[in-house]
Amino acid sequence: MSYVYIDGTFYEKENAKVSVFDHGFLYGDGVFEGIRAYNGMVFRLTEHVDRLFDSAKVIALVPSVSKKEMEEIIIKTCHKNSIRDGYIRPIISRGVGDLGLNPYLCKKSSVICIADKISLYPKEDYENGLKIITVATHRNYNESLNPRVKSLNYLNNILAKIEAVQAGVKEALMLNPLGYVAECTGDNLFIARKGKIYMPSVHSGSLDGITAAVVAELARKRGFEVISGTVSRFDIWTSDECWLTGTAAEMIPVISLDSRQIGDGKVGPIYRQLLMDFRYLTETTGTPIV
Ligand code: PXG
Repeated sequence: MSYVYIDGTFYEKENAKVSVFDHGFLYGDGVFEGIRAYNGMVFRLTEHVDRLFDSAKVIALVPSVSKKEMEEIIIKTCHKNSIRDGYIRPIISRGVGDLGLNPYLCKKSSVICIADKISLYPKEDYENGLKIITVATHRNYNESLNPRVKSLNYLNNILAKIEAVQAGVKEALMLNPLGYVAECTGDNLFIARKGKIYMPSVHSGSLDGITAAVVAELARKRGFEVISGTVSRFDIWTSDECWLTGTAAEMIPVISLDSRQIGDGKVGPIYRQLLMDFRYLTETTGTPIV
């Protein structure tokens, strides 16, 4: 049996329901996180809750719980579902309102937490690497809906995903309105060239990825220079290695972009090294589920 936390109560999965008048449903008006548990511990819990509350703040959504309470809710939901390895989805929606945009007419935000299994890319994709393409759908302008907000409205990314799937590949590279690289639909991007590592900065139109921050830190510990800045498709096409990072995918290699082979077309040594470091970290650190 699986249980979902909704505003202070655990409901069996089948009975975990929210109102159709919740603005999260009506307008995608809310924020969420995707968190992993490994080996009985929640990985980077504080960072995820901080980002959740930052997203909420930017959309002027006042959570009905504190950060500390949110952390407790997440741990409790894992515990209730006997999660050791799994995927956790906390959500804060604007709450029930009427049929009109005005969020100030929603009386109280709603807090939800789901903890379940995770669906992953197949093992072959980690061994052989992904072939990806650039899609026509750009990441939103920072001034419209800042991509750093992890909002319940993922249509920008879903449209890009549709383009990728229609073209027969699994992931899409999204550019920002200036034509520089932002990120993929649910993952951040890294490249390596001549022993240095590059990633698009958070101002490039990407989510401030928690996995990306961890991987950058691991790379620096290994002595690599990691440069966060402007990345173009040219940079990716001519790189030695490329990989994506995200809570769901962890680290996944990319071997071609837009039919241009990256490096020698094989999964590279820097990726392999950092993946080992990452796996060790996820298995040995985190907030215990007790
Ligand atoms: N960019 C976007 C747009 C994302 O949604 C990332 C980058 C990677 O960020 P983190 O902090 O996870 O390293 C994300 C995260 C899912 C799923 O259900 C998606 C994410 C995380 C967990 C699950 O597809 N995306």
